[in-house]
Amino acid sequence: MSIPRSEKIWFNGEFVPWDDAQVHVTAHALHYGSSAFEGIRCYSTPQGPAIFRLDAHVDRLYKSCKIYRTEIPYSPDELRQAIIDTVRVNQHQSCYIRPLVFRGAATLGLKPYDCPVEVVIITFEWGRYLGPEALEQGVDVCVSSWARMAPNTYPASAKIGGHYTNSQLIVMEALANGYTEGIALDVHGYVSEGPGENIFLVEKQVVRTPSLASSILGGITRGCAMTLARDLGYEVREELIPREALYIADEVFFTGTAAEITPIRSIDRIPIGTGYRGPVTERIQSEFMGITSGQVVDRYGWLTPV
Ligand code: PPE
Repeated sequence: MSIPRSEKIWFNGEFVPWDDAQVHVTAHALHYGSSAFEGIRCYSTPQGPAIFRLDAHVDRLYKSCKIYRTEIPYSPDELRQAIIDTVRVNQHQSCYIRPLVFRGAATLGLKPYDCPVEVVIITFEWGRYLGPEALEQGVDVCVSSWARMAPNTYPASAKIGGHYTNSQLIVMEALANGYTEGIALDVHGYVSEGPGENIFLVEKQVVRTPSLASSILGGITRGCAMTLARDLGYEVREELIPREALYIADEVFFTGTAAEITPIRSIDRIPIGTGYRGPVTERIQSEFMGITSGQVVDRYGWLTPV
């Protein structure tokens, strides 16, 4: 499905028509994956459109760039405002927001420093990431034969374009074998995450998720799910999780900006729990959706009105 185009894209400080947001084929990022990005959702609420966890996403973008010695030529305040303005200009009620920082065209060769740091903000309507029924029915996934990156290879907590070649291998393998999504293990064989989602297990009343040491992206939705789970009275643990724990968990779910909170109903064709969204997943998901839809009080200050 092609991207539903919006009218304008924010491109290095100016709004340009969708079709005019072009780069040259020698752009450094195209050859070497030298880009950092974010995925943010803006939700429709009774008080109007509201951006979810804007500060946390902008903060992570700067950190991804810092790790890769890339200086963004705008302040975080300017970027936050530009994101709000882009949603407003395109008159979205709800949308997905993709800020992207990339090394543009100037020189080729690995040394990136002579290539300009360019920034774009793209917005578009994006529905259910893993299919329309996924949030209730759950998805069928597999454990991938591809592992996440070893810790001293690519820094997993930086959200960098080039890192997503690994994610693409996981997704393509899963689809080729008839699954909706894959789960990657880390280099030691412990559970890491999905190609674009973090993962949680529920066993009895304990909610477990791999720690940052298992080559995961420190997901913002993951943080929300941990907060909501604790508030609902569950014990939450970040820990090493062996692969087999997936099959015998009562419930397993993915979290992510695009995936939101998506139950997993089977892994490698083994049904998880009842083979349907479990009660703990449902409670966390319902709190999450209550807040994002503006139906439940935003008690953590997660929403920024547009
Ligand atoms: N792990 C990975 C590897 C990842 O890409 C994401 C987000 C997450 C975890 C969850 O992070 P957060 O969104 O902060 O809760 N993946 C983004 C891109 C997905 C895509 O297909 O593109 C997203 O969900 O926006």
